[in-house]
Amino acid sequence: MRVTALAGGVGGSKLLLGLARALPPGDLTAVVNTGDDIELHGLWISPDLDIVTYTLAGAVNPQTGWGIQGDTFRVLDSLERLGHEPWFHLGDVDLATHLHRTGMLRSGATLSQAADSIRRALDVAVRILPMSDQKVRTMLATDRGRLHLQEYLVRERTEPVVREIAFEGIEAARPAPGVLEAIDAADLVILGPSNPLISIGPILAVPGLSEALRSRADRVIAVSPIVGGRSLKGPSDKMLAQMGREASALGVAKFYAGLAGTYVIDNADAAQRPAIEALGYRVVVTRTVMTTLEDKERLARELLALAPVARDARA
Ligand code: FO1
Repeated sequence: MRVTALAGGVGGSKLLLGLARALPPGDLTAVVNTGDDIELHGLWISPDLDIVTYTLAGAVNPQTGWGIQGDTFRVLDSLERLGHEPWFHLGDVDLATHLHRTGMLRSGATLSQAADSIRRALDVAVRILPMSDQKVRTMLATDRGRLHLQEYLVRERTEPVVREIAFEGIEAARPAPGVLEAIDAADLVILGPSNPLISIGPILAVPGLSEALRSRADRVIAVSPIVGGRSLKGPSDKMLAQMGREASALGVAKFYAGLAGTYVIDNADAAQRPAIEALGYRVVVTRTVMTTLEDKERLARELLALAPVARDARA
């Protein structure tokens, strides 16, 4: 079964790890948000690509869900002595990834080629595609001014009130090589439990992406990142409310309406089932909270069991 999963950072990566354990190597493709990429210290940093890659490689820091387990911060400490503000924590081993990616990009390689080179070096069998090779930046209009997404998330600790979200460069962006093909060829497309506004949102905004999903919504499953009215990780709940949307499984279902045929919610939100069904979804209620590795694999297998009959068999 060919599966393509759209993912942002930590929540999406947990599900990807479960899917990778439940599928034969090579059957899974991840299409990853690059709107939160940032240039710091002269380096091109792609946090979501790295979170996905490190998670699938078994190298991610389990405490944070980002960065490398056991990494040290000697370079960052030295940069601070040199007068740099060390608000974005780049570990020494992690820095090698950013040096490698930046070097490849400066030599004329694409972001896709850099991402592929990094995942192969870390022995990751899952195909990891950036949403686009063109530069897209998620910028927020807030009560503290215009902020890059990482400035909002990390430097400002999600304290500013978000008024508007913009994906700069999105009009000129094209889906990266293989992205539309991976969606078209998939028996199942999964919108992971990532922040809908800033992790999945930029992927959906790449010209052609939403149309590709819409035309095969019967094979698209979305997993709610909101459980009991709260995001499990990150500021999804707060941002949804600030953007005038409901911070609930139902609110996210409205956001994905028409793109996915099936919507998966947590047992805690079972009461919202009729309202979500009224939007036209097939609704599946299960345990979506992924704490252990077993949780990730079990949820992944439940999602795989929801795939419509393979197209060849239906023909
Ligand atoms: N998140 C933080 O909360 N603080 C950090 O200092 C930080 C550094 C960082 C470095 C590399 C990387 O790949 C991710 C990093 N993240 C950090 C996570 C990142 O800000 C976000 O969680 C994602 O961009 C959202 O998916």
